[in-house]
Parts: sequence; C-alpha cells; structure tokens
Amino acid sequence: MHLNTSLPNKKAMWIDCGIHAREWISPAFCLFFVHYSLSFYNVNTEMTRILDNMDFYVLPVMNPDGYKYTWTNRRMWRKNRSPQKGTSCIGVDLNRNFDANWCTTGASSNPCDETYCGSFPESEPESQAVANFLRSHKESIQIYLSIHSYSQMLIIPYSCSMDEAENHSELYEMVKTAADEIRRYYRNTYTYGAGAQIIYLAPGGSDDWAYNLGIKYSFTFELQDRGRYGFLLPPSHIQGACNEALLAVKTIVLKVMEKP
Ligand code: 0X9
Ligand code: ZN
Repeated sequence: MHLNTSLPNKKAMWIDCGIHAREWISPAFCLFFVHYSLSFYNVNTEMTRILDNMDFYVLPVMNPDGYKYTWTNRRMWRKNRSPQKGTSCIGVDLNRNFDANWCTTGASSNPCDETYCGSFPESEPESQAVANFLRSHKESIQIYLSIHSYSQMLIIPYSCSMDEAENHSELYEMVKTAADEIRRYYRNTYTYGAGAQIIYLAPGGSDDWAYNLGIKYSFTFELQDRGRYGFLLPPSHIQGACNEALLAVKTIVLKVMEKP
C-alpha cells in the first residue's frame, strides 16, 4: 500500500511485515499502521506532520503462502513454501535470502533447516520482488523497517557481520530514544542495538541488505512479547503491542525528518 498526501517529491519510508509466517503480530501491525494513518491524518498533530513530510510504502505480508499455511496446517511454520530440488523439505527463510553476507555463519544451506538461505541470493519470488522494488525506489526511500516478533527489540545493522554501521551512533541514538519513549508511555522494556551484538549473527537479512543498498536508516523491530506467549501472542495484547511499535516508528520518523 502506498500512503501519500498531496505534496509531491517527498521522501518515503518502507515498512514490511510478515516475512516469517508464524509471527502473527507483524501483519497485524502493518494493518493497524495503515488504519491509524488513514484515521488520524488531520486529527493527530504528529501523524499529520509525519504524513505531510513522508510517504509510506507498506507491505502487509511479505510471505503470504507461509502465513496462510500457519492458519491452515502448522501454526509454527516460519519459512516460505517453495519446493526444493532433491528433497521433500519445503521453504526458504526469506530473512536469510537477501544478498548481505549471504549464507555465512548464522544461516543454513540445508533445505530442511528453519534458517535455510535458499539456493542463491534472491532465489525466492518474495525477496526478489521486495529487492527489486527497493532498488527502483532507492532515491526516495530514506527509511527501511521490517517488523518481526518476538522478544521486544529495536535492531540496527549489522546482523550479517560484527562490523559497526558507518552511522552506528546516529542509529543507536534513535533506537535508544524510541525504547525510552516506550518505557515512559507504556512501562515496557525494549532492548536495542546492532543485531549481531544483541541477538546473533544472522546474514542475508532484509535490513542489512537495504542498508548496504544505501537506505541508511534501516531497522528491524521484534514486537511483543518477551517469551511468555512468544509467537502465540493473545488477541488481548495486539492493541498494546501495536501502540508501542507505532510510538517507536513515530519517534524514528520525526528524528529522520530533522535531517537535511
Ligand atoms: O532471525 C531473524 O531473522 C530475526 N529474528 S526472528 O526471531 N523474528 O526470526 C532477526 C532479524 C535481525 N536482522 C537480521 N538478521 N538481518
Ligand atoms: Zn522473524
């Protein structure tokens, strides 16, 4: 979905949800975000200012086949549903299929594993479509965000190596401020930092790839919770999880809007 107000030639933010099939709060956030934008433009002053200065591209479910499969067959499915040559194992981890230190430590070359990187970078239609869109819009897209769950983290590059991003301190300051805001408003804890430092080495991710493409404000959010329900977040938690993530998005966009 493309959200844009009348002013032409604005910068844009990309948000994708549902890379991983079982992370149901993620597609829910994308829909919540679109609904909130449409409902609160010209109502909420911050959201109005944001939408007047920034376009949004929202992809509600990057992995629709996997997502559907979690509703019909296996609730805990993670990958997409593409058949693989020479094995009965199915699916590629789309967040290991991008061309950022592809298939090095932290990804698997075994199609039967949950973190299977695919047969080559962008081997999958889903990652290829996203990569093509970002390549063709990279002049306007200033911010990249991918929504996952769970564990309550605001992640910045890199996850594909131990290297520090060139604008690390700027990014770090942004996720720190966002986490502080969430704590202040919602009394909830989000950890933050470079992926390889705060979680694990995980190459081939969309955030690192987008960053290397030149989108220097690149983030992955891991939404609620911290493990009590995990991927099976109860419906009663959806609103709270989305409000928190929205606050983090607003905080970051407003910061980026200050940049020249
Ligand atoms: O491992 C992942 O892909 C993400 N965690 S999840 O539990 N949702 O699977 C973390 C992604 C962080 N970014 C990169 N690995 N590039
Ligand atoms: Zn995920």
